[in-house]
Amino acid sequence: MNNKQDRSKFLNVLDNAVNRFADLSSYFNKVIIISHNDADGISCLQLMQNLLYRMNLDYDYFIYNRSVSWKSYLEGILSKRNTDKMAYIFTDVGSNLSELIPIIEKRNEMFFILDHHEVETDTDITSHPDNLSFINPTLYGFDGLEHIAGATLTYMFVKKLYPQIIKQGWLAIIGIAGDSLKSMDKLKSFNKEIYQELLAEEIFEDKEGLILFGSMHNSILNGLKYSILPFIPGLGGESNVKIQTFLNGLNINPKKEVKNLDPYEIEQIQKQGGFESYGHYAILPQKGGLLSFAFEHALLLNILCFKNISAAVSIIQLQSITRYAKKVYSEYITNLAQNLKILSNELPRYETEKAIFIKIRDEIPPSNWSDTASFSTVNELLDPYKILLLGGLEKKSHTIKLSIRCTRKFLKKNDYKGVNKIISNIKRELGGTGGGHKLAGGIRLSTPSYKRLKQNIEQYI
Ligand SMILES: [Mn+2]
Repeated sequence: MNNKQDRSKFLNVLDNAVNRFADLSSYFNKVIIISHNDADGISCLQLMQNLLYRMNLDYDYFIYNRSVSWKSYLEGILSKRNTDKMAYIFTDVGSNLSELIPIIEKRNEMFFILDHHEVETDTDITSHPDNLSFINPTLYGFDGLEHIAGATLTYMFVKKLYPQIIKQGWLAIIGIAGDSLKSMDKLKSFNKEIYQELLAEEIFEDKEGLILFGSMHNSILNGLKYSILPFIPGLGGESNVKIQTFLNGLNINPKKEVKNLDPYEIEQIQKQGGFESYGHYAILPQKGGLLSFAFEHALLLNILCFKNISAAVSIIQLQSITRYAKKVYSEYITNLAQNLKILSNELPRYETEKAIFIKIRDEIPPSNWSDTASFSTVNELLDPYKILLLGGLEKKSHTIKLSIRCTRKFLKKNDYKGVNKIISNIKRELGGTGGGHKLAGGIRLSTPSYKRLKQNIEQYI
């Protein structure tokens, strides 16, 4: 990320790409959208489909989950005809320029990349191939998590060509809620501006109250038990009896819905529960139940993207949740709350000056290691100035699989050298496979390498 913000330069690049797309659109006979497999990516996809439909363009879409290289992924998608009458639009993905530019250079199609992930490149990115329009606000000093979600960027692009997209602006709200992991009063920059613009148009409702993300649609009993943002130590993942006793002591009906708590009850819960979590959240009034809560809707999409991608793509268009999705959601949130409780209470850890190792045996299943690591970091359940390495022996591969996470506080203290940098240092000395971004990543190591890493972790940070 560039440190100095240059809003007009970014908006100028966006305008140029919009104009280029508009000028060429009547010439295209097909457009392919490629989007990311998360809530933000699915929201981008819907926004873009709306535009292409309005423009009478024939389109198709694919979802990219980053498990394979762009080269092998695109081999199955790029058409043999290689004609300039086609365009590819990437949303919420596509900033791996050192992989993508060599591919794009050899093609005749037009490529539009709208992404907010940090750019990975070893080459000079001021000179792109002629058939690429690359729009990425992180090049102009904006933070892809705090300032602009993928869906915010896509919404801005679409709105310039199709102003009535504002009616579908709730899609951008889902993307923002899914990526920012914060209450809506903490939004900044473009995210905040789009949020306010859509609020003024009454596209959604903004409410304030107790924030128990993951369970805003629930009773206060389930809210405290299954909240994952914040996870509340002492109540999260605990027994019903324990939480009921807590609420009875405050004279609050455990069945009262989180959204109906009055200010005095909210104050009491926070004071006696030993946590602070008050803020704004977004409601989508045209949807019912869980889907009417933007954060929970986004979380459901994120979960479904891993379990069943076609269910994710279809549920964003529904007004009420399916039985299947409801079951997947409640299993996920129950396990995560339970795992965060186990992590904060029971697991032995090995700490050095800058790192925390948590070795899991059978306490948490391997498929949940990654999310448990992420949410323990987001909630700062462990020392936020240390990097977390959580994992254990993966039986099928006979390797040690580690999820590595750090906070923004850690980055600030360590010269912005994050997880991806540490992983490449480890790979250089100890081998293994893996990768990641500044805040999150993973690596697989042999057992001897893991032992050496544990002994000398400071030298890799
Ligand atoms: Mn995103």
